[in-house]
Amino acid sequence: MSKPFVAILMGSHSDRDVMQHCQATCHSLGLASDMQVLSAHRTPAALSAYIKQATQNGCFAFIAAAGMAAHLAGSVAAQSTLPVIGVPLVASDLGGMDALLSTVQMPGGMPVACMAIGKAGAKNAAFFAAQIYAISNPDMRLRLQQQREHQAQAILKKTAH
Ligand code: RP5
Repeated sequence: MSKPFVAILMGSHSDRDVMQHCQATCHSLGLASDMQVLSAHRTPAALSAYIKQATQNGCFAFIAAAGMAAHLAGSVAAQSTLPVIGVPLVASDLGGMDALLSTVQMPGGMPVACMAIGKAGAKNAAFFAAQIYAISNPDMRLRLQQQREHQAQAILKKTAH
């Protein structure tokens, strides 16, 4: 990939159903993305190789989604100074609280921007990445404004009926 893109990483193939909402949101905004299954625990060497390769190829931010003892976002943050957006997922009887705390409680000097648990977090990760991209891209800023207007109109239209 040569144009700027956001890397969407998830810890397991079992995370795909939720994270497809992240990819779809990127697509709806015209934000290029590359989605990969890579685990902090199960494929650490492949994760490190991907971070290096993606950074060289135009990645401007990482989205990292995982459930249970969710160390993926923290592991990416430890290996890159690009922004890392974490998405905690439901994958155990703890309902995502395990992943939320694992993702959000980063030590000082090693930030992860943690979204909500599950589908809302998956979508918001894409919007947040688009907002980062929009800092230097006026077209994306306009698309984000239009998305907000469409969202508001859709709600008001339903309210009127
Ligand atoms: C995490 O463990 C993954 O992100 C997934 O949410 C969870 C369970 O993984 P599987 O056992 O379904 O592969 O690392």
